[in-house]
Amino acid sequence: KKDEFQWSTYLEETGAVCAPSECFRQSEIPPDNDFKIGMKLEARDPRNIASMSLATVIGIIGARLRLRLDGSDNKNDFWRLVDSTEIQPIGTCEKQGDLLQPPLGYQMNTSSWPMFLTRTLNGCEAAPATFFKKEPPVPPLNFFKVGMKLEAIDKKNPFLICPATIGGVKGDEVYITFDGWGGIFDYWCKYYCRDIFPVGWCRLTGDVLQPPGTHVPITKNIAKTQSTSSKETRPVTKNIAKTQSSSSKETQPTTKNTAKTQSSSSKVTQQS
Ligand code: MLZ
Repeated sequence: KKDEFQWSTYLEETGAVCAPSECFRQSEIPPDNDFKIGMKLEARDPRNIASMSLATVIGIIGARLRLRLDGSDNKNDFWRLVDSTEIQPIGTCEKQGDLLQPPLGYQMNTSSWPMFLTRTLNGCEAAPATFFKKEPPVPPLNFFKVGMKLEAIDKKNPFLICPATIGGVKGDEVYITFDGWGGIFDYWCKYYCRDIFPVGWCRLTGDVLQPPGTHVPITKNIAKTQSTSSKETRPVTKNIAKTQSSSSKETQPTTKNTAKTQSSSSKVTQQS
């Protein structure tokens, strides 16, 4: 247990504050995940967002579902919260007078889709309507402030939720920076984006929170070879915490932590 990433210890070390729950478009009490593997539902096709397609629950993680579009391949799985507006019970499209569309990358001839659909739906286990939760409302304002900590989905590895810091605020957007990854995974998003969560979300939902990375940004690595100043060799997350902490001892990750982070991130890569 003591090797696991702990927000409490980390927040103490960095002297950082958490973004309060009012900032997020997430339920303060995370929704129950009642879905079971194998259940079917309708989902917006992530690669063709105008169309709804048929999906199967391939995995359950925290308040999220790992989904695969029927008739598609196994390389384009995606993750959705149980209170996402991008999923709905089977029959919703039909009720609205719409048709379920073949997924982008449908592996058979398009003309076979209606029959494929009929056969796939026949005797399938449709996820009950009560499993789909209502999406929380948009917070009235962008309450985020630079330096606040949160948990965020890594858009390049969307199964991962990672410790992050608000690196910028501009209008209704926030800059999500991933602690210890030197900026390579960072992105701007709306403050009401469904991919960002308050600190403690993973613990509450049972999702897996990744440990922070131990990478130093490239510019800082370059600086290291040209300068002996220890300030320039600090990882980016610690720089953010700099204003709150003066101890240089606190700002250097231990070798043990480095090994731990690398082994756990490579494990995740193998699983994907
Ligand atoms: N296995 C990958 C995952 C990195 C995830 C970073 N998330 C902010 C790697 O080590 O590059």
